[in-house]
Order: sequence, then structure tokens, then C-alpha cells
Amino acid sequence: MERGPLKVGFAFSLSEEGREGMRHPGLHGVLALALALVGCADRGSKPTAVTLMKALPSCEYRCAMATGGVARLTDGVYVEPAGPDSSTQLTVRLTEFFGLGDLNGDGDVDAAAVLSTDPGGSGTFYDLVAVVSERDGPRHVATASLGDRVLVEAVRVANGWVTVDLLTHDSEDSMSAPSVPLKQTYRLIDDELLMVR
Ligand SMILES: [Ca+2]
Repeated sequence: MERGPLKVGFAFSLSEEGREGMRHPGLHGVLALALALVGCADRGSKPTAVTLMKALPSCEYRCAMATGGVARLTDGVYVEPAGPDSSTQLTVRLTEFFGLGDLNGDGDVDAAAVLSTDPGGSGTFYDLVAVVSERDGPRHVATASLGDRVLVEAVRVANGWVTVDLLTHDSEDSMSAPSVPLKQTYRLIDDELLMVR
């Protein structure tokens, strides 16, 4: 189920470095844009909030439902046939919900984002993913399932904690209309996103 167009770039506060880059694009801005355009191939440069944010829609994400267990997104979307000779498609999509901050304590900015996976049948499955900045580029290191047809409302990163606000279902809800508000908090520990409360 599609929930509006991909909108990357409004759900976080730019660092001072990011703001500076936006005000004075110049050579620095051109370089940042060029690096962003190659997405996960952004290798060897110091990660910034801006370059990481722009790389997310072209990163490679582990996805158990995809062939080979990997979905490399293009413009925030990955599509493949749902099965041999299938007329339906598996679609993995980067939603507009993400937060930026240092998740693994190494001082470099990382991202927590939400992917949706529509396997081409019933259901759309939402996952919280952790993408950490490494020397050779951003890397998807951990996934936590948020559920089938939940409604994600916000993702925030603060002091290494990831908080997700969402609506989930009670026994009265139809799958298309979750009504129960939940706030879940995660921490990235040893490349696992653990729900801590
Ligand atoms: Ca980090």
C-alpha cells in the first residue's frame, strides 16, 4: 500500500554543517551533490547528514523476500517479479520516515529509516532499518519489523536512541485502518536493532 510520494529531507534537523552546505552550495555543494548522486558508492568521504540522507534512496538493503536477499533501491524503490512467471511484483520502498544521528557511537552520522515491502499479495510489511556510515560508504546493518500495514507517523533519533511513533491494530480494526498508537524505542547494539521500550 502506497502512502504518498517519497519525500526525503524534511523529517530531521540539519546539522550546522548541513545548513552551511545549503546556504552556500558553491564547490562544496557541488561535490556533496555529486557524491549523493552515486549513493552508496559514496566511498572514502567524511559522511555528513546531507550526503547520507541523499544516499538512502539508492542504498542496498537486506531483504529476505528479494532474490538473493538483497534489494538495491533506485530512487527509493526496488521492484522484481514476485515469483517465476508471476504477473505481480515485489516492491520495496523507502518511506519518507527517517531520522539521522550517531547510532553506533563512532562519531559519524547514521540513519534510521523505514522501508515498506509489498510482496505482491496481501500485506505491506514495514521495517525499521539502521544504516551506518562506514569508511566505504553507508551500510544497512540491522532491521526490526514494525508489522503488517501499520501506519508509521514519525521516526526520531536522539542520543543514539531511535523512537518510532506508529498506529497498529486492535481486534476491532480492519487491516487498512490501524487505530492503536504505539511509541517504540530502539537501540543499535552489535548490529541489531533491539526494542528497549
Ligand atoms: Ca555512527
